[in-house]
Amino acid sequence: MIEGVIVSIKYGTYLVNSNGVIYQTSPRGLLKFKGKLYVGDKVLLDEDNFVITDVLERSSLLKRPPISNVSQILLIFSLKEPEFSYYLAFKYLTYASFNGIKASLILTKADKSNEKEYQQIKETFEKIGISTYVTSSKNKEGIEEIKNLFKNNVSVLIGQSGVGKSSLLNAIDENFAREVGEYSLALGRGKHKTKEVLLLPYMDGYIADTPGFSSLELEMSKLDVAHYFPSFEKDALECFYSNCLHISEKNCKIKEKVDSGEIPSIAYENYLKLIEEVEKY
Ligand SMILES: Nc1nc2c(ncn2[C@@H]2O[C@H](COP(=O)(O)OP(=O)(O)OP(=O)(O)O)[C@@H](O)[C@H]2O)c(=O)[nH]1
Ligand SMILES: [Mg+2]
Ligand SMILES: [Zn+2]
Repeated sequence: MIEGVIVSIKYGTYLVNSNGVIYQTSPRGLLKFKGKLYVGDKVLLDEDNFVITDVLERSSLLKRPPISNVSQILLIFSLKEPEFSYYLAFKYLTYASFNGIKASLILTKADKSNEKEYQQIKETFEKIGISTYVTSSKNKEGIEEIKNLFKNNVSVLIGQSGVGKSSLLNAIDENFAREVGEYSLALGRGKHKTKEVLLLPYMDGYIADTPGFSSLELEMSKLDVAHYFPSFEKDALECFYSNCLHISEKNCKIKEKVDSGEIPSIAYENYLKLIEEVEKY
């Protein structure tokens, strides 16, 4: 048996990396028993015909983008084109925390922004314990500093189309040779250049480039959001009501921390928006 990792799935062809050797494989009848396979899956191959014969237990599974076994999520947000959105940042962070995966923020296109602007964003997120990095793939600002983030990790880059995920990979190592798309000022969004999830080996781990998405539905309940919103998890346990939504309940630890400024008001404002958005679930 050969053990490897699925690094790409395209038109029924599964590429599996085993110690640097890439096998072109297919799962044949396995899917019937195991369900869909994902990029990131650890699989066993038959040594004679290279058919995937089994999939090992997953440590995590994300549905958007579809990938398994990642150890960290790197949320990619451009400062400009598209404009940075606190709302989306808090939303994606909630999504990561709901899925039990550590997330950090990488801000891109610093060359199109200014220090005052990105320092404020950075301070807001670091205050609630989210590591935040400022980069430019164009002038390489901040690129050296983020390289160590990848060591021994399976990292997935998540962000809207056009924020510069593929460009960031090329800035980290030009050998990745990722195709870069464009941001359309007229449409106000990227043009969905990257079409598939792809795992690229890097620093004893992998980095996944992924297609950008234009919308993310949080399939969570209000109570989930109240629990998994960034930095709420521990404090929410100290609220008087165990099902506290931190809105107008008495003795709410979160509200206390918002009032004292320990939780930035912009975080709380966006929390309320998110709660409204998941109303329907
Ligand atoms: N000025 C500037 N432009 C950048 C930077 N990074 C990316 N871009 C530009 O942003 C556009 C989109 O870049 P991509 O790397 O294709 O973005 P992506 O996130 O991979 O987009 P999808 O594959 O569609 O999800 C391109 O025109 C890049 O040249 C940067 O740091 N500074
Ligand atoms: Mg891309
Ligand atoms: Zn509360």
